Amino acid sequence: MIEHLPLLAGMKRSHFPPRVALVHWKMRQIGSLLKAFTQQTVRMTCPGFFCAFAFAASDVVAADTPADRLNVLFILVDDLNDQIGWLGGAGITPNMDRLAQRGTLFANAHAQAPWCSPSRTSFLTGKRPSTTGIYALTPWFRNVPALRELVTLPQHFAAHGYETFGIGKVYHEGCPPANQPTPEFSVMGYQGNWRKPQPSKPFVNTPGMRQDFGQFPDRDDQTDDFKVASSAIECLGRPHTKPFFIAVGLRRPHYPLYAPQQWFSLYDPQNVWLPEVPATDRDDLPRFARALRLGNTEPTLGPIVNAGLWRSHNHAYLACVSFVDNQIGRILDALEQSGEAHRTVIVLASDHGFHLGEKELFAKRTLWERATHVPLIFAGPGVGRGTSKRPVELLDIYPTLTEICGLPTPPGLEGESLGALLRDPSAARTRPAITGQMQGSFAVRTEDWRYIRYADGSEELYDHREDPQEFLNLAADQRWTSVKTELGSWIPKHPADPVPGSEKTAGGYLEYRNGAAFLNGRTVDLGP
Ligand SMILES: [Ca+2]
Ligand SMILES: [Ca+2]
Repeated sequence: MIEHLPLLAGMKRSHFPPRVALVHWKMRQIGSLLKAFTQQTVRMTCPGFFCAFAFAASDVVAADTPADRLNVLFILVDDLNDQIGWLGGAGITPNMDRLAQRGTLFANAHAQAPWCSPSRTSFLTGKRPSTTGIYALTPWFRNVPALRELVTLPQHFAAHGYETFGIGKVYHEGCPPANQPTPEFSVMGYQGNWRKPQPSKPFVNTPGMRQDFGQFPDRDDQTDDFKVASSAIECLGRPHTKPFFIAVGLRRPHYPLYAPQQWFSLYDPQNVWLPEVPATDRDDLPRFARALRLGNTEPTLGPIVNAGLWRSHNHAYLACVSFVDNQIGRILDALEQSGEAHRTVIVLASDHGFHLGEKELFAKRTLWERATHVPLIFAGPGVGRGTSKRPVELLDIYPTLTEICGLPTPPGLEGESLGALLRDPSAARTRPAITGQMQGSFAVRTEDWRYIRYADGSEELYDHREDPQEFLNLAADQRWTSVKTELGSWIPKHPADPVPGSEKTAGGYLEYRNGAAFLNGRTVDLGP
C-alpha cells in the first residue's frame, strides 16, 4: 500500500487504458475487487486505510501493486529526422512503420532544443532548456547545484517500484559519467561509444566536410548499435519481478554515417532523395539565423555539392536510418517474445531533426522545421491507433507516461500529457510546440505556422498551409502582425542564464547580451 499512497493522495488519474488491453484491465479490476473484499475486515479497525483502498478499487486505472503496472520501453534514436516511411519520407523503415500501424503517431512533434544534450536533458527532466539553463553539450546537469536533485523520468519510475534499465545513449554522450554517485538507472546495460568502431582512415577527405560517411563495418554485429540493441534484448528477456522501464538509445543516424553495405543497397544510388533548395532561400533570413551555427563543425551544402557528394551523403544518412530501423525491429521482436508486450507501453522518439541540405545546411542546431521536427510514436495498452497533427513536444513524454502507467505526475513538469490525443488524435490542444536554441532564440510551431524570434529580436514567420518547406519568410508582411503577436506570447519571457560551463561546449556556443555576441565566451562579430 505504501506504493499507492501518493497516487491516492493525488487523485489525478487518466481514463486509461483499456481499449487495447481490455482483458488485462479486466483481470486487474477483478484483482482489485478481490483485494478490496479481503480488506473488509481491515475496515473495522483501520477506516482510513480502507477509504484509501476503496478508492483504488473503484478506479479503473489504478494498479494494485507495482507488479501490476504497465512496463515502459522507451526507444530513443539519435538525430533521426522525418525521412522515414510512416511520415512519408524517403527512408525505408519497415519496423518503425509496423510500430506506427499499431499506435498513435504524432506527425507534428518537436524537440525543445535542436541539439543532443539540451533536448535529452529537457525531456528526461520534464523541464525546458529555458528553465534549467542547459542549452549546450556541457555541463552534465547533475554537476549544476541547482539541478542536482531533479527527479528524472526513469528516477520517478524507479521511485514507484520499477526496475529501470539504461542502455546506449540515453542522456548525452558520456553521461552520466562513470563515477556518477547517484545512479540514473537501477541497471546500466551496454553503453557503447559513438566513435567505435572506426575505419582505419576516413572515406571522405573533402575540405568543408568534417564528418565522415561510408559503408562500414562489414556486418551489423560489429556495430555499436547492434550491441546496444542486443543489450536491450537481453534486458527484455530477463525474468521480471517488478515492472520495467527500459530506455534504449541508438546512435545512428548521428554522424559519422557508417552502416554495413546491405543497408546502402536498399537504395538506388542514382536516385537517392534530395530536398529542394532554391538558390535564393537564404536571402530573406536575418543575420542571427546565419550566426546560430557559428563554430559548428557540421557541413554546409556548398562544399558538398562542389565535391559531388550530396547524393552519396544523403544515401549514407538513409542507409543509417534503415540500419537503425532494423535494430528497432530486433528490439520489438524481443518484446513480443518476452511475453510482456501486452502490458508494455512503447515510446519511440528522436532527440531532434536533421538537415539534409535544406537551407544549405546539414545536421542540426537551427530553429527551422528540419531541425525541430521529430518522429514520435506511442503504442501499447491504452494507446489508440491514429495520427495526430496537433503540435506536441518531447516534454510531453514524461507526464504522458506517468498518466498511462497510473503514477502520480510530479509537480513542476512543463510538458502536458498527451493522454487525450492517445484516445482521440484530433482532440483539442491549445499549446504550440516550442523549441529554443541557446539563450533567447525560440521557434513556436502551431498546426499552421512557425514563428521564430532570435535573441537579437529578429524574426521569421512561415505559413505551413502554403509553404511547408519554409521558403518564404513572412515576418515583414504587415498582414501577419497579429499572428506574430499571438505566437510570440508563448515565448518564455525570462529564459534562464546558461549554466556555468556552457561556454566550454564543443561545436560553438553563442551568447547575445546587451547587443554584443560571444562565441564560447569570446566577443564575435556577427557581420552585417
Ligand atoms: Ca542528437
Ligand atoms: Ca527563404
